[in-house]
Amino acid sequence: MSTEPSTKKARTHPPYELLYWPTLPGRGEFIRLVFEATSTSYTDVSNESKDGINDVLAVKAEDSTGDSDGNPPAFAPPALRIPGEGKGGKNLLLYQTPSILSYLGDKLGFAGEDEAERHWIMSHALTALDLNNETHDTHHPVSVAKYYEDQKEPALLKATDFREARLPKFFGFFERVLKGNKSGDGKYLVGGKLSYADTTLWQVLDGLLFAFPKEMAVRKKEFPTLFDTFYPSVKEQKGIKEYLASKRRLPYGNGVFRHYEELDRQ
Ligand SMILES: N[C@@H](CCC(=O)N[C@@H](CS)C(=O)NCC(=O)O)C(=O)O
Repeated sequence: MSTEPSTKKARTHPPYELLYWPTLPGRGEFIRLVFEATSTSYTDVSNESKDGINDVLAVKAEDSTGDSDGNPPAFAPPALRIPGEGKGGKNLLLYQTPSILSYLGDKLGFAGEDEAERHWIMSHALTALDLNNETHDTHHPVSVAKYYEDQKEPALLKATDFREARLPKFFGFFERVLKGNKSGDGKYLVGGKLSYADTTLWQVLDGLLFAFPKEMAVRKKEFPTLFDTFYPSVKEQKGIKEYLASKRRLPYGNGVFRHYEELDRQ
């Protein structure tokens, strides 16, 4: 699979390598969207090479104390490897989605226009990632290591609270942020241009539309700036639109965003 965006910038950056589980969007998608929206080429290691999964497994190996370039081990994917950008010109390895977003946001001009915007963007991205984590907990409320089928009853309780209390709280918050950002016209969370806060929130909304179609059909009407202006606008942004139509955009699978009929609004 090629990950060369159609409108690739001249190479002014290192050959970024995304290390994430193959075949599903997952948390890797927050990183992919940054590359795609900024027309930055990258390698999606596990999706592009047969043995790429071994690289993912190696950085998170539970007996690892770090790699030969002096990087610490990663707790869990996604991770980003940046050849030549580490200490002493070695490879740099970063992990944790927000840490990677922040690094790339600064390098690729996708993190606002000044220091205040830079921090607001991080705050909003973290809030969207909190919503992502809470979505995960609707189907795995007891244990990440156990099957959904082994925690169906608590999942039902968790999902009900999530739909009834948490979704409107998060959506109401982002609706207010969009309305309050006068230079964003409902299209951007911060300032007058797209940032990784926007792509991160967009991905969570898109996943929720897949996971909870009935609930979202109702909620959409309650938050018009979020769903009638912001969501479709991000989808049409240069780089994102082409990406979503490409084979690089992977279908939702057994990741955070799963559709279980019984967890949706009845
Ligand atoms: N907060 C971390 C969470 C990382 C995470 O949970 N990664 C998942 C895949 S999306 C995983 O493989 N977890 C394995 C584990 O936690 O043992 C981040 O955002 O990067």
